[in-house]
Amino acid sequence: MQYNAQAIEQKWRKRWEENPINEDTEDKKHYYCLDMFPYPSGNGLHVGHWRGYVLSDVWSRYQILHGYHVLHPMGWDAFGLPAENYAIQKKVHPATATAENVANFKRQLQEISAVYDWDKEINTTDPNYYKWTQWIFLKMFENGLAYEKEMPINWCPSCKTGLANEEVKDGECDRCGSTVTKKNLRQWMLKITAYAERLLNDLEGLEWPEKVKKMQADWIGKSYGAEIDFNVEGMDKSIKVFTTRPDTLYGASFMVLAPEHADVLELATDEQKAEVEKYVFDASTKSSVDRMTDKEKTGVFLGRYAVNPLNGNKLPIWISDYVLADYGTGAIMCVPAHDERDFAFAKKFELPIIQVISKTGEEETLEEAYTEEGIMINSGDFNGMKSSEAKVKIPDYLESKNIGKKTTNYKLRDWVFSRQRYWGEPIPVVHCDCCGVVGVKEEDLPVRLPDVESYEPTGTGESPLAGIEEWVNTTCPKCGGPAKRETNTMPQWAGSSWYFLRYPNPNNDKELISKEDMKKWVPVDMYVGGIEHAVLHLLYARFYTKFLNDIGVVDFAEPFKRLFNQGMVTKDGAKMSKSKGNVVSPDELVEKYGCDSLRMYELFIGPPELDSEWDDRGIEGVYRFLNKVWKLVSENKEVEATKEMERIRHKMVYDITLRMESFNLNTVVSGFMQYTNSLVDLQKQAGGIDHETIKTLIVLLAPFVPHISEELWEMVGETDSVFKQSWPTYDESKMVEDEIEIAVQVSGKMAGKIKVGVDEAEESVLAKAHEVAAARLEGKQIVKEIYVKGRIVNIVAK
Ligand code: ANZ
Ligand code: ZN
Repeated sequence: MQYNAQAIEQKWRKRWEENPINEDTEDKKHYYCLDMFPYPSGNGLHVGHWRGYVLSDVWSRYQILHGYHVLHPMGWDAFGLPAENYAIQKKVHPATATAENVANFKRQLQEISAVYDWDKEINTTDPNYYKWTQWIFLKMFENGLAYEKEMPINWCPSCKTGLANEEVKDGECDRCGSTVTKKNLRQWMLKITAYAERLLNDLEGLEWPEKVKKMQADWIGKSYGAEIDFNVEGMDKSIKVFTTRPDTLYGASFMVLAPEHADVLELATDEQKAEVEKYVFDASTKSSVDRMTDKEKTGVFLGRYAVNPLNGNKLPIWISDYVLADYGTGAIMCVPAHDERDFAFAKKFELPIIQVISKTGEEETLEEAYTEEGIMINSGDFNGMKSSEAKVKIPDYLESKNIGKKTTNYKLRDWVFSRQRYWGEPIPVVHCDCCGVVGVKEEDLPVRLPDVESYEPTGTGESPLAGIEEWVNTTCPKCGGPAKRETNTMPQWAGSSWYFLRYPNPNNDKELISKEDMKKWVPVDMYVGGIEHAVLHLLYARFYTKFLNDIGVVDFAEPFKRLFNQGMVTKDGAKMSKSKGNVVSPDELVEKYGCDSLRMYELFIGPPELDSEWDDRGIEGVYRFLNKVWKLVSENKEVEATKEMERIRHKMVYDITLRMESFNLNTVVSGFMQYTNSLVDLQKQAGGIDHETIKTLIVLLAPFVPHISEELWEMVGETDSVFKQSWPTYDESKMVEDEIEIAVQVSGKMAGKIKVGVDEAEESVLAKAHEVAAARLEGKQIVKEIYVKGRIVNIVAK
């Protein structure tokens, strides 16, 4: 009988539908294995997407075999710009396009045969879902964590919307690649900074890749330093700076303020005012990334001086766009001898360079900024001290004199949370002339997205919703007077920041999650997804969870206990993507080789955490392997287990289990291949394989290739599903090979005896032989070595 993948797969998909393999029973433990849910684009899935989904499914099935009831849900992150842009182009409602895409994604995902809980499916654009996205916003608003602010924000001129810092990569819009500019707009902000310290500290307890934890820590960007006040000469005024290098204070030779600093115009002298105003205007049109990275320094002198509080030096005050308004205090003391940017600025504008730290303790001519630690010089009472010591002593001194204080600073900014677009959750507040901003009443949620004629962004900074008067005009929940609805919508991240809490009870209309489901399922045990979400989604989800913890919705502070980032699938060296035209669709491969082969190849392709190159021939190899397994089992004549069969069985369980536990899934597959080969050899030698060993192989294979495993399981006479079995166990004492004693000869003469395993590798046998023959071999050169397996070692030496 031939292996017929298509027939088998159809048969078992139907069986599983009738008899689910992942069911809750009283005695079962619970395990939550979550995929990052997809954005249902119009492009469909390619084999690159499959990698993560197969991986999490193998893991889920592995947990099922460990006796868990596994929650393995799937849903759709369906709000956002692509659907809206598509709607504008094709003149179809985003909801219509989304529904079509979801149907196609779902069909494709069903081909993976993952054990998804389709009855728990969620969709972020479903009003019953976004009711709770809005509810969380209301709670944040009530708790002072959502607030309005007029501020210059990142603006994508092509998407015509504001963007969060996290959505700007190298100065470009993360979605469309256009250069991001600044625009002054009224924004809704979320105070994620209130959680900076906890977001940083709690990283420690997470079983996440170190790389991701580091990316989050860097993004939060905590730095220790000091705030120091500099008096302005001839004015009753001081300027506060933030520095991480208080040890360099004696080397400050000028100051620079951000062009947006509140005191700039007041400080500028009359002669300088016109030039200053022009510079301030020019800077406002530049993106912050350009400002940080522009090689050529620019700036204008304000005409005024500050005084170094330690040595009384006069420091000219400048403005320059390399100083950012929203970091630290927006003003810096400049130490060109020890900071590269200050060095470049000093060279350009011929400002003094004072060295205060040196390697040797001697002053040198500096060709560039010296940024290392060293010995203090030109620093009054601190001379001769190590700079690391001065870093502590100088702030202490400043505090004692009341001219500065030690502080910490975070790079993390509050989250710009409003979008001027249609296809998102309406922000559930109204603006009332009498009462100001008022939250919508909880019982009036959800605030439904109304139908509009045109989705086109207005470009004025107002969302298309602003044009729908009957929707915008409403009454104030507080005073009943006329009020207008907020017309901004939420960013795409809103729905995905808490979705993992909704899966256990997607239809619960009383609460976001019931206490019972919360206790049973969350936090998530294993989260699988791409590393591209290291700072965006994963940071937001942690923030939301901490907030929901604070208001008592959940009783934990971290959403994802364990995280696994799968590598990308590449082809011809490039990431697989529709835009690169190098996409391999799973549909044809499933048709040709079956789902099991594709599943197994997805994991065989390389270490799961690394990027791996796709090769169509590789799946052919896996397909041949499954045929070999099929032949091994279907043509087997059961025999009594020999010692060697037992040994192989225990060794196989041991190897596969260890590799599973350490997530080396590609080596699990090569292990299957290696052990199947051994079993095929044994089958030839012994005329067959014992029942237990064959059954064990099938159970081990089941998470990877569920259909063929079920079929073979049935073939060997079992009536229950293979997934009702327990993951096999091993006995280490049964894994040792039988040993025999063999002779070692040197040039035909007996040199001693050694003990070797029957199947011990030649290399290791020869090493043992060298040991016993060491005396005989001394001073000689080995010409040739022969190992006759299981019998004798002969070393020819002269
Ligand atoms: C004096 C100094 C001397 C500095 C020296 C550095 C080296 P991180 O580590 O990123 O926190 N700085 C402070 N506020 C700034 C702003 N708004 N825009 C641009 N630069 C700013 O960096 C802190 C350092 O960056 C501060 O320490 C300050 O320069 C600069 F040898 O002060 B330093
Ligand atoms: Zn009112």
